[in-house]
Amino acid sequence: MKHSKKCGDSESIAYSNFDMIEVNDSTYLDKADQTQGIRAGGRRSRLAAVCLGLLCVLLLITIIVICVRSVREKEAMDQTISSLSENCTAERETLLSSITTLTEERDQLKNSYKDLSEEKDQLKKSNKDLTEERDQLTKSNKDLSEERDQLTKSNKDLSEERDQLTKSNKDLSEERDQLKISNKDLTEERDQLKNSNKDLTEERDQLKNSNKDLTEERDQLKNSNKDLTEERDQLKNSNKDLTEERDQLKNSNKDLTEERDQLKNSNKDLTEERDQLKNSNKNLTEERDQLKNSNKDLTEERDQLKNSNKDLTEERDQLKNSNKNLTEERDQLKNSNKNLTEERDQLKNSCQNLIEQKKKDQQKNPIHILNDLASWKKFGSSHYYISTEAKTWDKARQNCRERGADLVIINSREEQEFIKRENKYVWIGLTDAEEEGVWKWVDGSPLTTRFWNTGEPNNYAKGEDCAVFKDGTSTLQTWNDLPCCYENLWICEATLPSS
Ligand code: MAN
Ligand code: CA
Repeated sequence: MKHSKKCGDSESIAYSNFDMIEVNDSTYLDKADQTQGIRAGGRRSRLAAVCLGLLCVLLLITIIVICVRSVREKEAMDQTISSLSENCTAERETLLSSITTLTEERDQLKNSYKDLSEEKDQLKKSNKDLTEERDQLTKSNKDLSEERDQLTKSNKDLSEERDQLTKSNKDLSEERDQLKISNKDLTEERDQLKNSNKDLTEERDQLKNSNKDLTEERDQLKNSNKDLTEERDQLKNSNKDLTEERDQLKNSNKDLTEERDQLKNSNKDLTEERDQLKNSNKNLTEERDQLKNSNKDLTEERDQLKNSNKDLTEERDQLKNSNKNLTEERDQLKNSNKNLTEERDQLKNSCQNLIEQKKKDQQKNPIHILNDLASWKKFGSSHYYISTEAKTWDKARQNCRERGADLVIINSREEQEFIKRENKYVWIGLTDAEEEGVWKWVDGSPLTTRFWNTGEPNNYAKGEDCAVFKDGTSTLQTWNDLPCCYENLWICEATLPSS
């Protein structure tokens, strides 16, 4: 059985007469203990009720506090929400206006995008045209370079040909000079044989004329040689300029290639592309103009080189012709030289025969020898004859030999002093006609005792092969070399056979 209890009436609880009190559903206490338990339970119930009441009060207070707080928070929240709402309205308006602005901007950007696209297409087109033009120019540039190389090569060949011609020209000139020298010798010999051979004089005149013609031709050749040298120098310079221009073109070509690569790579941004394309467009236009100009210059230079090539070819042909003419003339001169030499030898032989014949005749005529000896001067073991007329060295010697003597041979200081005392300007028997610089006496003996005047022998003008004894010198050094064709007195020496 269950008993409920009321608050505040624990003292007046009355118990029934039951012996057992049910403590809970299953437990029953004895009635003796029951009184004690009931008293303790009533205290606990009251304590619990008090606690419960306190808890209720606390709960109530808490609920009230919470309600007050929530009311306040709600008010604050309302304020915040209203301010937020205001901010949101302002923000919405701002956003609306920015949307309008952005829409306008988008439209403008769309328009500019369209314009830029069109511009890009145009630039691409012009870029393509310029690239094609540049390729054409590069091709023509390459062709011109090849043409220039061919011209340079033909130029070099022509220069080599010209050098060969110049060399053969030089050889011919040397041959002509040699011929001149032999010509001169022949002229001298012809002078010596002048009286006995009139025909040789005429031939000498002819040789003089041909000599004059050769000199003129040599001068013309010298002039043409000089002109060729100048032209060669000009060609060298133009060649050097062309090489430099080719290098510049190569560099500009390289720059163009690099710019083209940059253009290919710079297609990302339209604006940048436009600027770059504009710049490259400008550069390409300038370069195209430069290439056009250089093309024009190269074409002009090529024409000039062609002209100079043509001129050089003509000059080469002229030189070949003059070379051929000179060769023919040289051969003619050689032939005439050979003929003259043969004639001279024949004349020499006949002359020698005459002299020997006369000598034999004189030796057979003692009266003549005695008369002749009367005008001779004796010194030592020799007799000396000084002429009274002037002759060339050869004729003087011939005269001595006709007298059974020869031109004087001076082989001692005493003999030199003896002749100096005569104080005459006379030929002596000393010559280097056989070999220049090797002086020999007429008997073939070499020169040992010398009495050359100061600075002699000097072979003046390369034509002095005979020795003369000068008069009026203050020292004993009296000899000088002179051209043998000069006419002087002479002195013969005869050594009579010892008896
Ligand atoms: C000067 C000098 C000589 C030369 C004669 C020629 O006297 O030079 O050596 O032989 O001229 O006339
Ligand atoms: Ca001299």
